[in-house]
Amino acid sequence: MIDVEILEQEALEAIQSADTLNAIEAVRIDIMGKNGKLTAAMKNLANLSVEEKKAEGQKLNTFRDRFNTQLQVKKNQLEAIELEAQLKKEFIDVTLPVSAQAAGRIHPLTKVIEEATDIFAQMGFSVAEGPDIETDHYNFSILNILENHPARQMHDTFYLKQRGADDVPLLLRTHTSPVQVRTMLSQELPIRIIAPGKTYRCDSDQTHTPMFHQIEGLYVDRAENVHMGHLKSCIETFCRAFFEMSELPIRFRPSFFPFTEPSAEVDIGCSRSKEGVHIGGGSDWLEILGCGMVHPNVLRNCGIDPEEYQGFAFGMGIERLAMLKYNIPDLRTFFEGHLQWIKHYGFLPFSVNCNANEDA
Ligand code: 2NL
Repeated sequence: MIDVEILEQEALEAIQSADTLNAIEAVRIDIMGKNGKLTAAMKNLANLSVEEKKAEGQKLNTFRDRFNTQLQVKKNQLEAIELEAQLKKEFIDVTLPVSAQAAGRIHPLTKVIEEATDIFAQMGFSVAEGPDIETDHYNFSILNILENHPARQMHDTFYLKQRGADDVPLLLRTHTSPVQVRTMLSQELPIRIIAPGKTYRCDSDQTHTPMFHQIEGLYVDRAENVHMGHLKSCIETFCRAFFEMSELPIRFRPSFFPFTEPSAEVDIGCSRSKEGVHIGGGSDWLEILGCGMVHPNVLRNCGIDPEEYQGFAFGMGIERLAMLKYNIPDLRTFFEGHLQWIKHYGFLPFSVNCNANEDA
C-alpha cells in the first residue's frame, strides 16, 4: 500500500515547481494518467479487505480532489502567463508606417481617378457609377447617336452574343455617358456628378487598348443657373488644379459631338521636344478633353424639359492624363502588370502627392 500523505506532498510540490503548461501536464499524467500513481493505487483497492478498502478509498478520493483543485489553479496561472508572453511577442504597432520595400503600390490610373475626384468634389460633384455591360439604347440611342453612326458598327463596339430582356442588343459601354443618362433618369434635379470608370472599344494598337478609362462629368440645373461660362471655368479650374499650374494656358476649340450643342475640344499649352511633350509653357497645344452643352434631344430623351433646364457635360481619357502628368511613355504598359513597372510608376498608399520612387 502506498502512503497517500507522502504521495500528496510530492504531488503538490511537483505542481508548485511546474513552470510551463507542458510541465503541469506531465505532473497530471504522472498522477492521474493511465499508468499514474493514483490510478495504480485505485486499481490496488481491489486487493484490499472491505474495511481497508473503505478507509483507503476515502483517503485517495480526498487526495484526488485536492490534487485536481491545485492542478487547475496552477494551470490557470500558467495559461495566463503564457498568453501574456504570446501577446507580447505578437504585438504589432499598427500606427507604424509600412516599410517602403514591403508596401504595395497604387496604380497611376487609380491615383489620377482619386486626384480628379478630389478636385471635382471641391466643385460640388459627387461620383456616380453604372454597369460595364449596357444596352445599345443607353449607350447610343438616348444620347442622340443615330442608327448609322460609325461607333455603332460591329468593328468599333464590342457587342455581346447574348441579348438582354426583351431581346435588346447588349454591349460593353464605349463611354461612361450611360452612367449620366441613368442618373438623369433616376435622380432629382439639379444633378452634379462625375462618372469615372472602364470603357471598351474594338481597337488595339500602340495608342489604343480595348479597355481604357474615362471620366465624364455632368451638371444639369435650371437654365438660369448654368451656362457655358460655368463649363469654361469648371474645366479651367480642373486642368490648372490637376496639372498644378495656376497659369496653365487653356483654349476652347469648336467641335462636334452628337450629344452636346455647342461642343468644344479643350487644349492646354505645351512645348514639344525630343524628350516628348512638356505641359505648361511653349507655343504648342495639346488636346486634353471634349465638352459641351447637353443636347436638347438628350435632355428630352431623359425626361428633362430643355425649355426649363440645361447643363454642361465633358469627357476625358484617364490614361492620357496619367501619361502626361507622370511621364509614362507607353499606354500598353498600364495593363501588363509588370512588378518593376508598378514599383517605378506606382504610388505608396497614404502618400500625399509623392511618387513611390521618391520614397524608395
Ligand atoms: C471626349 C468627349 C464628351 C460628353 C462627353 C455627355 C454625356 C451626356 C450628355 C452629354 Cl449624358 N454629353 N458627355 C460630352 C462631351 C464630350 O467626351 O473626348 N471624351 C474622351
